Amino acid sequence: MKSTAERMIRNLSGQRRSWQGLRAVASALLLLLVCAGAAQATNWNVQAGGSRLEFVPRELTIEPGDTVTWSNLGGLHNVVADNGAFRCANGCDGQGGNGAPSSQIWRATVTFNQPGTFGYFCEPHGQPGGGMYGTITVNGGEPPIPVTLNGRLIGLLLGLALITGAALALHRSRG
Ligand SMILES: [Cu+2]
Repeated sequence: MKSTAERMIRNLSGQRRSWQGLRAVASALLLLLVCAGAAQATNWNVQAGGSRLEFVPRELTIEPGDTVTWSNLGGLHNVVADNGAFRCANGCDGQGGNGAPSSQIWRATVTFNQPGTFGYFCEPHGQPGGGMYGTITVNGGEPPIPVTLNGRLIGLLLGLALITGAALALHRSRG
């Protein structure tokens, strides 16, 4: 009788220990998930003009959702997308601003959500791919964050189910 009771207590405490372990693993995974979801968009700076008729850096690689801010360091410049998606200087056309070339010390910010390579140029000093021009490459391949989170969540739940199943099976085979 005593040994049976001891075994039961030992089993119970073992089970509790394994559940505590599982809970710790689950908490750690959830924390990772939350951190991954909190990834911040980055703002990138590109200088326009100044001492040279150039955009610096000319080529820039960013992530979807990042923003690019062009700053005029001096001279008559603007920023126009090859595909017509934006035309900016003192703000952007169609967004309450004026994209006409300006020698003011302007700043203009554009958000890039779609993967791909986007060329742009300054109207007075460049054309697509020539003169005062540049490219923004937006990395692709990664689905939007909500889909990523859902995918991770499903993977996490499947993983937890597998771990739980294995732990239970192990526990049962021991008992
Ligand atoms: Cu220019």
